[in-house]
Amino acid sequence: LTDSHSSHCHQLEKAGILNKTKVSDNGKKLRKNWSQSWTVLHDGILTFHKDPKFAPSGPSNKSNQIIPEFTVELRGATLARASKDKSSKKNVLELKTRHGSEYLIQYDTDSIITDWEKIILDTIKQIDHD
Ligand code: I3S
Repeated sequence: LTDSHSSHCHQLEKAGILNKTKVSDNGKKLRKNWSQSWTVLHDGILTFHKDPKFAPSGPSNKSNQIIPEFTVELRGATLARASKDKSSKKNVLELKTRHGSEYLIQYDTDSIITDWEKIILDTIKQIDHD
């Protein structure tokens, strides 16, 4: 075998619209603030972008159309289905970073959440083996 298993070889990537809220910052509980995000998984990092479409105001030009809001490093993170007491919404995932920040990720369409769940879990597993 050649050196074909470098870290970039099996990179998992995905992007789409999800609802998300941060619920804890380094162990400190935060008030929920659900909003829709353009969400990108790339290089073991999950980035939630503010979509100005859903922002209260502000000009939209090419340079500020997609603004990173949260960047979550998946190395050492855990992902599970959120228990009922975490949210009244359906299809909620709970993402905990190794630094103790927590996010809820949600979408009404089952298959969309199932796909994200799968790829995030695969990414976490894969990073652990690097
Ligand atoms: O866990 P909570 O406090 O029931 O979360 C709800 C609140 O964040 C609520 O906003 P207010 O803090 O302004 O009441 C949101 O509108 C709800 O969506 C939150 O609950 P769900 O069950 O949707 O995650």
